[in-house]
Amino acid sequence: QKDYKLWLQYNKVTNSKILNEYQSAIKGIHAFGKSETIAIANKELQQGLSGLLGHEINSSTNENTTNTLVLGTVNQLSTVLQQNTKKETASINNEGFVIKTIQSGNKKQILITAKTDTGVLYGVFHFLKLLQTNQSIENLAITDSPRINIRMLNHWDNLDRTVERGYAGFSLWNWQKLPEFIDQRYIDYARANASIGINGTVINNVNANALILTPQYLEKVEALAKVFRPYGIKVYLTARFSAPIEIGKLKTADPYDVEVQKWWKDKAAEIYARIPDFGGFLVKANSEGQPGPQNYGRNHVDGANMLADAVAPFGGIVMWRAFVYSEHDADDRAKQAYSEFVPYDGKFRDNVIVQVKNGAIDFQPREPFHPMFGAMPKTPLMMEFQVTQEYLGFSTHLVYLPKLYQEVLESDTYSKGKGSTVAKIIDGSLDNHKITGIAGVANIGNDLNWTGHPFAQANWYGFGRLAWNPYEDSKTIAEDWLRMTFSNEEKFIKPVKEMMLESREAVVNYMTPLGLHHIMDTGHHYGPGPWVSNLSRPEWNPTYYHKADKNGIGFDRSSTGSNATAQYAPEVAKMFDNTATCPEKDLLWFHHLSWDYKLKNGETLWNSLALKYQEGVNQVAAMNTTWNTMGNYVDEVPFKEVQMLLNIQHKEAKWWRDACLLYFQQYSGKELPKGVEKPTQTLSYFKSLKFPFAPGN
Ligand code: BDP
Repeated sequence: QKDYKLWLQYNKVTNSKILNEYQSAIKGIHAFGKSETIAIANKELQQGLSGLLGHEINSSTNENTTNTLVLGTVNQLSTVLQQNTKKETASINNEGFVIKTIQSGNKKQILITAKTDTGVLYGVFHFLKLLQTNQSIENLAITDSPRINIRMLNHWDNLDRTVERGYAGFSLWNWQKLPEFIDQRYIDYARANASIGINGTVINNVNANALILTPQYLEKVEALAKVFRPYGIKVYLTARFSAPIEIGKLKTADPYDVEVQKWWKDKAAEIYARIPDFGGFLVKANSEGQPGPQNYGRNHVDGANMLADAVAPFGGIVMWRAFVYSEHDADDRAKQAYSEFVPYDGKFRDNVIVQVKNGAIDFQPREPFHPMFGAMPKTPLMMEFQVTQEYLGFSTHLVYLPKLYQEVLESDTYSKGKGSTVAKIIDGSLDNHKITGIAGVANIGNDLNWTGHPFAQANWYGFGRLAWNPYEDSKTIAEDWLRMTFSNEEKFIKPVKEMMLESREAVVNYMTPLGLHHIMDTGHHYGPGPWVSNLSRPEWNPTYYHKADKNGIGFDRSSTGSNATAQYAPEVAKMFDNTATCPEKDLLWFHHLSWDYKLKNGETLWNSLALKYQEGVNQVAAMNTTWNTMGNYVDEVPFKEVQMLLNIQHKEAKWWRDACLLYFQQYSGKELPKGVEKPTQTLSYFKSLKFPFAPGN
């Protein structure tokens, strides 16, 4: 099946002028160096070029022949080539690459070089992308380096192969057959990740099982690490804080206990003996029932530093998650992570990085950036985005997430004055951090097309691209992805790109417009559930988040309410705090406003809300119309799949609109404005819907 190949289709170039240019510029390949990674890079070039150019390319051409593609690390190159690229190679980092056209006399060659083998591999994928997207390779002078060191996927995969919040089948990792049986998929997975520069993977769930740290499983992890290594990908594991008790037979997991400290040190040594380049641990502690240092009266710093000391001798790191909210202090869940973590700024070991979700609640269709970004200058913070669509229609809805990521990365924290964007915090440039990182909660499973929805591949792809360069425009990424995956025809690219770019705003509109959030149905988070109010913890209930009543709707997080706005830098706090300056897209996130409150367009809040829900439905209808005319550019299977999925999305967008508007109407007591379709079902019908086997829960 074609869509298994992701964005690495390598279809023959259809534009004959461009094809001629490529064919005459590339007659052979010469690779310097013999490492496994260079062999992979060489093979990728052969495979890619034979597809794109329509014929095989000799992969052992003499290095001096004209029109040869030359690749290798700088120190393997001939002296002439080294001299020729001195300036460029001096400007790249260890994972960066140089692609340069070198002309001497009648000889013309394209050189792909880097400081490391992995850099060469990245350069090769970049070069192939140029061809896949039909760009000129006439006079190349490209230098590129990743801006963030750790660019990783977080798999929420359980050892029984279910995937928490996974909507694309079961886990890729076949634990039962590992270590002996290496599924081809592990290799294809590594290759796809390398093609977008992803260099780390946490292979198990943050809600961790300690068994992964036993020899029986470490042997399997070692086998995966061996597959991933030549692709430049390091393996990381989640560490269950109570593992010393569960698998170590100790009485406690108290980080102050010397036996516990020793247990983790020994465990780290055991892991590194098997996997010398093991990346380190990711930890979810004292959150949603997971054990942690607070169980022993200790704090996050105590816990993180103990683990950091265990892995430090081997160059490992600890990624300590900031996704915490406690039962006892639920006045505003949005404030809790900041309150718990900011006092510890500067107290973590050098090899600890705190992993923060993009927003303060939980991967909503839209959230203002997390106030921790900018508030802990002495601590490296890494970004956690969700690629899997837990709150965004699972793998049923087409939502192009790089738009969301870009919005967050571009947000200005003002932590060091104007221009202190989130991107500058996580790439370390603002506060001068050495370790920098970004994680995406993977949307990958064993579905034939990896991600369930064919367009969800774009979210994996786009996450990788933004991890490499958090300043890149999501438009460019969408266009590249479309060209590489489907077609270079302008008549296809233009409308479909627009559809992708609009899809994120569409989902916000039909699910949670104007700053609403967390009104999804309970547990599985599938479909609307704004009425849910019976869960044991207040902040698990949608009613807690929208606070709709006769007087209005929205969560007052301004200085007259929970004062969460004060967690931002003064400039930002002021902007959010005042209804006149608060962006309307975030209005109900920060303010509780009357149904008659007038928005900038002169409409009342009630009317605007209703019109936004309708707009979302209309946007999905337009996506359907666009896609229906694209049959000529896309293979039959993905074409039909997307068509069916868009139909479901349209139906579900209406479901969201009707259920939410009927529910809120009970409080507003107002008619639906003109232009908003009348619901065809009653509120009690929507409330009665149950989804006992919704996936991913
Ligand atoms: C929430 C998910 C839950 C995760 C949790 C987390 O609902 O399944 O375990 O985040 O990130 O979004 O730890």
